[in-house]
Amino acid sequence: LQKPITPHQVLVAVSQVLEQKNTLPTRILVVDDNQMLLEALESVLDSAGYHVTLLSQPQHFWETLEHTTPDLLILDLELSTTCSLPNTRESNPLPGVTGWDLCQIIRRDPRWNRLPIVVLSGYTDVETVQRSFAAGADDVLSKPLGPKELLTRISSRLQQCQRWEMTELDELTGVSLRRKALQDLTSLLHLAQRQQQSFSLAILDLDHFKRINDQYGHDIGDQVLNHLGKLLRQSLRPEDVVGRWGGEEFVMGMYGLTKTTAIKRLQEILNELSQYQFKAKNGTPFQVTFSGGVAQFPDDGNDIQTLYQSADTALYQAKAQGRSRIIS
Ligand code: GH3
Ligand code: MG
Ligand code: MG
Ligand code: MG
Ligand code: MG
Repeated sequence: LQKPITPHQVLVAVSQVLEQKNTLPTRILVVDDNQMLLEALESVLDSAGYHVTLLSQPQHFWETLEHTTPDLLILDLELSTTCSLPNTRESNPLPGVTGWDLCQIIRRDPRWNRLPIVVLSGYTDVETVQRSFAAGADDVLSKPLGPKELLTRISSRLQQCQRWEMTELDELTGVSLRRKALQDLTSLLHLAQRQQQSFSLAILDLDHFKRINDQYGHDIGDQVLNHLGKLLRQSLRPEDVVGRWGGEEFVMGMYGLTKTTAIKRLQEILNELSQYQFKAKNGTPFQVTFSGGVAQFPDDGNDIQTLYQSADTALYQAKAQGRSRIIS
């Protein structure tokens, strides 16, 4: 919007943005080596209003997944056995690839381990179904498959996913709740161990937050938490985890980052927060800062608990040295 603006223009623009957000189509990625089936699925899903991406060559699976960032994945079990596993961070590519293989790789990656996966199979025996669930599928559908059943199953998966989000995300800040964050930190750390990558864990704690509450009121304190949550989410890469550990304390896991790089990133977030003008109820502007402690795998520890303790010691030092700083 260009100033000067009338209130009416603002209202119209805001409602347009909100509408866009609400009507953003649900994205579905379909992987099947049978082109005819792919096209049939596309027409059913497309007419139901989904945004569909088709993939017939599993070797391009990983890049397609990252490119389309789907909300749901439909995966054929019996894929062509002549192509090899897609290029992932995992070593040892197998000679052939099945839907099960893809399922397992996806579930090991913290960025995708929540993606709803519906598996399609020509077989309906119990073993196939069991093996699919064991590989990480959320639902198994047998071919041939009626459009009505397909759509019912898909919408039920998507609804369940929304319910998960409700139990995993902190409402006030929009970042993960502690339990979910701990799970994701653990899988990120395991991935770093397998891939011999670095991994940094940071604890952030708002400075003198009790004073903010006492001075401006609890609901203004909530606004501060909400704003910090937004800043953290904005700075998030796909391979990061951020969670609200409790009260005014946040934990971040950063895959592939050393302490030095992690501190740089956190410093940028701190700069952004400290430059932001919050407003008290009487209009008085005020600023907020946080302190941070960082620890790094493998130098400071091999498990989340040890890394957390090391980061907490650094946080304590940051507080003692005058707050509004990041220390490792
Ligand atoms: P320090 O710089 O040493 O961290 O000081 P501090 O005041 O931030 O630390 P302290 O642990 O003494 O106080 C934390 C405060 O955070 C106390 C608590 O009321 C407040 N708090 C925790 N959760 C929430 C919340 O959800 N909303 C609001 N408004 N305040 C919260
Ligand atoms: Mg097939
Ligand atoms: Mg404290
Ligand atoms: Mg604090
Ligand atoms: Mg605290």
